Amino acid sequence: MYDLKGKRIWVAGHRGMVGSAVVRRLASETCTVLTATRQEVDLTRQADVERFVADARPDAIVLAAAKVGGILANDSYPADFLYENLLIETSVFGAAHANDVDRLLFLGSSCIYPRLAPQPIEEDALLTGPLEPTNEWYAIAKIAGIKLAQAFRKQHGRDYISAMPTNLYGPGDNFDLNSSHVLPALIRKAHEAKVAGAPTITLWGTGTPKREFLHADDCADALVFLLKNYSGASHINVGSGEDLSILELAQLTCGVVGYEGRIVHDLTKPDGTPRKLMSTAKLRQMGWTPKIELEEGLSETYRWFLGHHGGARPLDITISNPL
Ligand code: GFB
Repeated sequence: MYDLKGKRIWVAGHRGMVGSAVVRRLASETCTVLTATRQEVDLTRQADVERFVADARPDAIVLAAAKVGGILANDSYPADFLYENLLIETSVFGAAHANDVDRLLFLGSSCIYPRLAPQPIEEDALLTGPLEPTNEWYAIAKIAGIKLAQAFRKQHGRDYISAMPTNLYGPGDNFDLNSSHVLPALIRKAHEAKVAGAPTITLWGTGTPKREFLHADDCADALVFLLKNYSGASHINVGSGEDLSILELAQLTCGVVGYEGRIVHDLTKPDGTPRKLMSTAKLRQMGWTPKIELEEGLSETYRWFLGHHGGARPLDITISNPL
């Protein structure tokens, strides 16, 4: 439907885990990929973004930039997650419309759905119940992004679409224990315990919540698929279709890392949503399926971690208050 041949595509957030995967995936298309560093364009400033879009003249935008983080970061910095994400979204949507960019792909998150939504969660479960309190601030910002895409479509006829990825992981993930998501945290904890010969690693919460994981390269492939093949007001779920408990994930990670100690629990930390397996029926019916199995993706991500000292890296976009 949307031919990328000869198109100029701006990937906003190209240094983040997902944005960099989208740039890698677009390398196999005959399009020109545009990027801008944080020093060149502050995405929270409308005037900066408008100037950049006016100069760079993209035909399409993939909005992969966001203030992101795991459960503790979301719970600890509600203002940052709500305010900065709203600023990024309004700046980029506004600049796209002002400069007649007719195609934009917005990235949301599975946390937009009600905490107790029926599983697997279908797209129309949006706004049918209360959100999970640990990340409602981020979720509200992401819901606003979906609504911006729909509003520009309804009022101005813009072909703006939204994808809702599940919990993502992969090379370039954030391994900082205070701000990361669970999967990179477990890789780091298991590795450091193995190296130190520590008898235990600590899991936050009960380990009973279930999560669905998708490799960032699979996600990027799905996003390019949607950019080429999908036009419509409804957001589209992007997931692997399978979930497992956090304890099972910890056991799998320990196996991949080669750590044989015990897993203990820190029950002062929150569990968050009990389960958020998304229905990916719509995307599968369009013809897209994921390729990277969780264990294979975990091993690859562990190798990446080892190659990068296992050190922490900043959030995808850190603006005023690094976590
Ligand atoms: O990945 P995570 O931080 O975020 O946590 P969410 C998932 C589950 O893993 C929670 C548990 O039940 C955590 O308590 N967990 C166990 C750990 N050990 C750890 C650990 O060492 N670190 C972390 N981070 N978790 C996020 C949202 O929710 O998911 C965002 O906060 C976003 O808004 C993202 O939507 C995809 O899956 O709970």
